Amino acid sequence: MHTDMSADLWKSAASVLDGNWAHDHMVPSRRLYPHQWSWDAAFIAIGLAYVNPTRAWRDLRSLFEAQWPDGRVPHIVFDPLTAEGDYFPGPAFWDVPAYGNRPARGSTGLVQPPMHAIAAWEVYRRAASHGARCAHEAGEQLKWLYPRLVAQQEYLTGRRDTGGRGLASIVHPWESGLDNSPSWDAAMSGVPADLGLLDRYRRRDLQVADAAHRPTDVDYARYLGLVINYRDGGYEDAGLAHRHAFLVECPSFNAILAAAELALVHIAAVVGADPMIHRRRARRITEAISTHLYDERTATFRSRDVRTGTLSPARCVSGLMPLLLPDLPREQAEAIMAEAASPRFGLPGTTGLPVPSYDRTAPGFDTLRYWRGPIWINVNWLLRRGMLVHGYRGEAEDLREAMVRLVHDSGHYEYFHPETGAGIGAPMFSWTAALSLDLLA
Ligand code: 2M8
Repeated sequence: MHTDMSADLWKSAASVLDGNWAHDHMVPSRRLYPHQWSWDAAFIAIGLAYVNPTRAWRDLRSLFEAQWPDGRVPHIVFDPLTAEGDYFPGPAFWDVPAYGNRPARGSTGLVQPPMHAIAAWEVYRRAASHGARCAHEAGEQLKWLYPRLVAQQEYLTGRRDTGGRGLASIVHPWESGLDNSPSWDAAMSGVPADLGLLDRYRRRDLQVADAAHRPTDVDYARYLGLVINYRDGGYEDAGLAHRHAFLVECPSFNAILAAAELALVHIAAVVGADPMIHRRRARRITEAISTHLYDERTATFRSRDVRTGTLSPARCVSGLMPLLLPDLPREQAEAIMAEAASPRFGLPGTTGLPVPSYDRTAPGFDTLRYWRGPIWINVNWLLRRGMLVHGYRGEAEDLREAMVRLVHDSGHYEYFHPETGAGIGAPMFSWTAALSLDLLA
């Protein structure tokens, strides 16, 4: 790849991360997302590992300081220096219960995909290249994080196994990180949409972003209704199957959950804990994904609605994520590669672009609306990682080059138009910048 292009991109990525640092954490973007988000912090740490490892650890630590006693790591940790009105729904709406060592900062009661063990391991293994002081810091930080990462996994594999199949359920589309993905359409159609809620609360996102690029009002009414139901039950998970309208097993969330156990195998070995526990858990989750989320008929991974037991009809980028798992049966890894190369996703060989978030050939494919079509760098980064796990080196390199070219030409946007490559959503978006650094390194 052209070295000037790489140098330019490296510089601009590092400056986005400098600009988005907020005293002890990184914001995804200044205007649209002025707090700390959980899986963003993990992707961000992976990039900070190259330019500022101390900040990578600080960001992860700020997030885990807000971990709940039951092990859940909140999907947003609110910055007390940011006004309530700067993001909706803010801390007052979430109204999370107080607990003993509760930090000064509020949080939500939802989670996001547990990318953090993967990130912590990536930051740790790069630390030595920054010198002895960084290597020492990394060892100390890893020791602090390990029990917290284990508690996070145990919360998700224990209390969140609402279907009893050895998979974690998400209780809200926001937990997937793929908010308005068509993967949830079938399950969400049964969730009441009280549009009156939107008269009472104002959608802050529509004041700072284009409505055509965001989830709809009906989506938001459902999102709020689900939060209210979970909140009013004290964010308790017991018995959710009987009192919550949305419970879904997502192949992407669960693939990340299993990949996190594999990262914990390495971390446990460094901190003097037993790696075998994590290896066994990774294998169990992989088997559950492979058995329960794979649709033999279409040879694709789908999300499963826990309440009805049915697989979603939508073919989404989340179905490509189990490629992250080395123990996935060979024919399923091959099926993912075939799906990624098909006209539905079109690997860069055919389109010159990274894969979109949704099937290009589906009638509901929307080039602008968030997770219903646009290209996102984080899921493409995960797909490339999966390609490397399974030895698809040529495809992984093509995908890497397509991502680098796209971000270089269009900027560090939140997401990208899947036909023109134009940047959409928030500019100067942290995880796009952070993962660009990793792709260039
Ligand atoms: C988006 O989600 C938030 C809600 O959590 C929102 O729309 O306000 C998603 O893209 C999610 O994956 C991401 O973590 C978050 C912050 O970048 O924004």
